[in-house]
Amino acid sequence: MTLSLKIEDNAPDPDDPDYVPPANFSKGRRASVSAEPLSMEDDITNDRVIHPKTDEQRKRLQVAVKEILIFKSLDQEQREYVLDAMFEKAVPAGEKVIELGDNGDFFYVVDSGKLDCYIKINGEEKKVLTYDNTGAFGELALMYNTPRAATIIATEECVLWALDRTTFRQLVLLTTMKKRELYEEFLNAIPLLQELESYERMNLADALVTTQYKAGETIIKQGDEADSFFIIEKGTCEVKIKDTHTNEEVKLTELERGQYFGELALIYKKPRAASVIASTDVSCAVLDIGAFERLLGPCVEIMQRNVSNYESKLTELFGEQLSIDDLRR
Ligand code: 1OR
Repeated sequence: MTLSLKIEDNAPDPDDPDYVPPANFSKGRRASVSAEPLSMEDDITNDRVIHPKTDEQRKRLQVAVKEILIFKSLDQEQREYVLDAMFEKAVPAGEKVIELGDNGDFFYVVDSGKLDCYIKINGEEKKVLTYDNTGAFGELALMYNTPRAATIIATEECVLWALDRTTFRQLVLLTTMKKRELYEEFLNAIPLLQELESYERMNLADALVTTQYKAGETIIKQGDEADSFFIIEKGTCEVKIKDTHTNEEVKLTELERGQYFGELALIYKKPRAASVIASTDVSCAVLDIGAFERLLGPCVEIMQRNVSNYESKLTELFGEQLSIDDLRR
């Protein structure tokens, strides 16, 4: 198999004066990791890593990687290449899989078991999250050539899938870095997302899919079932609701770049409360419901607070006390 990939090692160099490390990074000395020669004019099959697997293992691996965001931008062929290179690793309870400050060697996907993630804040170790039978970690040191930013410890017996640094950089790095760079500035400027750590915003970038809509196109329709959340990247949209008496559509508000919609139905698990129509050609960064729930938890409270703004706008328009629920009938 020949992959038509031309990949260069364009990871940011932390010794470069213009290098801005991602926030929350371990500020430790640069690890003595020498970048592999990744200018790959040649057929990358030369160094292809293959760890043979039984059918049962392959099935388990496929389930484990299903929701791994940084694998989502791989095409079928790249995906097979990555899965072939992964190998199973059994980890006993109490083992440190990754130690803060170490050099990065592998990227890990959780098959089963629980692991805790600790970072150091003002010299003190603090648990920041738990991987519970799902998720992936260890990408940062491989992507940015930095020391490990956190310690990961198995709190029970675990099964992980490991991917070597070279294969990770050959296949995953380029697509993921491009996407993170593409969305970084945009996401950093959105007030709602200030609640997130910058690491969480990077994960959000991995999950977003840019979707285009033509002027006049209905993006969401009042009363429909909901499965996505939208942030406007380009263009403007109108939010319209049906007047419950006349059945006519009334414009509620206009939304522009950086504003979001589609959150209510996802938070309250109800049908869409309004329609959103593209007023110009529009690009939206779209998040599916699973990623919305996993990645935007810290922002839900702010979105909920906004409901009272929606309701006062409704009252202003219709001259009677209306709740969002009245719109779903
Ligand atoms: P790594 O290669 O640096 C440790 O090895 C891994 O822990 C790291 O990649 C991430 O995959 C994972 N900050 C830094 N690394 C984190 C964080 C994190 N959470 C998971 N890892 N957080 C920022 C805390 C201020 C936690 C955000 C919820």
